[in-house]
Amino acid sequence: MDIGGRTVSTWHYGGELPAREIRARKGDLLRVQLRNELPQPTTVHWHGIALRNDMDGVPLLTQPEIAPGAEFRYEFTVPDAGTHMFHPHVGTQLDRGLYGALIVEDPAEPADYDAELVVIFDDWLDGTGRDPDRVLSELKANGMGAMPGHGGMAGNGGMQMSRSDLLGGDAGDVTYPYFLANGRTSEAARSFEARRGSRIRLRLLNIGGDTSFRVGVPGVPMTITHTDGFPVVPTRAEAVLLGMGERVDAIVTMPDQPLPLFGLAEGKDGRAHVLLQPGAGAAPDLPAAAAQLSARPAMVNAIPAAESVRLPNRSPDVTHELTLGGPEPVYTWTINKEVYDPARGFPVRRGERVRLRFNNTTTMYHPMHLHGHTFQVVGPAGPGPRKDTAIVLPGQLLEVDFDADNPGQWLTHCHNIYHGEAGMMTVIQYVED
Ligand SMILES: [Cu+2]
Repeated sequence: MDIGGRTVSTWHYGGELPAREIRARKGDLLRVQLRNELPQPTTVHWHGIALRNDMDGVPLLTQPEIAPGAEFRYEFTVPDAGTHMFHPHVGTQLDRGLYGALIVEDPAEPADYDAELVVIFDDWLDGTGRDPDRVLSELKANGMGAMPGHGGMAGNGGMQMSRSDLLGGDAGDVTYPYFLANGRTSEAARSFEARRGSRIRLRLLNIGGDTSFRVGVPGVPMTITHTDGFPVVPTRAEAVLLGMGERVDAIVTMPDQPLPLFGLAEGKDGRAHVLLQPGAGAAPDLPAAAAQLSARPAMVNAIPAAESVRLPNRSPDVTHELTLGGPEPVYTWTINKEVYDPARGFPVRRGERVRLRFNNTTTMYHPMHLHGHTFQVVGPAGPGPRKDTAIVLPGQLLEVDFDADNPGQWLTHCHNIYHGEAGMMTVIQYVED
């Protein structure tokens, strides 16, 4: 794949990076035939979709792995509109080129915009002399000892300390040489052409393995309209922070001059962009433009859901506490001191209102993702946004509520792929009395 100024050898869906977008309408039956020509077994997870459990793509839990050379037909109804995505759920495969956007439209939704721009931000190292499997084994071999300043080995391309006040401490475990917007580095960024003054619906996605992005257009405020596919009270912001697995829809007005829509790698040294191009003209000086995005970005956990999608007021029938721990002893990330075991989890019963309390005792943030449901963040002053992935800051407690209305065995896990693979995953298990 040509990622812009560099050609890398990687794994992909159908020869495109990102994969060709899948677009459906709310209520559609979606059918996708997967043929595995990779050297490893794989599955596909439909991130954000409240689908039937046996199509969720989690090995052992919902389906056998799809062997090299084998095929599998995914077939499910998409019940909710929104900006979603698809990626593998085996090992570290999502930190290669295996990802794409899954957009579900609602024909009944009022469309107060002129054009649409889907942008997937990604951190990239595959095929640059490293690959994600090797990075994970280096992290496990070196643990915290690989961080500069901790007396261990440095410069092995594995673990490195990066800092972010916004993220409350450690910004990541992995150093990436490249950051991509729609599969391209900033050196060879894609352009998006539209008439100046037109209203653009941005669909912003972060498929990164270990990087959050601060997303915005310098000097052009956005109005955030959706989080993880669900409408929120429209909220104006200079920029927005997107953790791994999170999506935001926002409206911007097309500028008069070419301007970058940036994804700045939060707490890391790098960025990616798509150039908003209203006509002729060159991009501005990129470092200067990026420096203009220095205002504190919106943190989406604080934005209330739109009235129309708020969960009915109700006390939880069951509350589960999930204490996030790690990375001790050697790059092990845990939930309630346990690493992932598909046979163990947290019981819920159909019809219950469930509260999950994510209690982060580590020094790093964790974007916690729940499969098969869209929870509602419990805000300090009332209902927060509907989401399926939410950042839990270090030393903090995040509470989320959902209605147990989709029976099955559903993963909840950190969407930092290295944390998930190092143990930080568990199962929400529907049980019957
Ligand atoms: Cu994590």
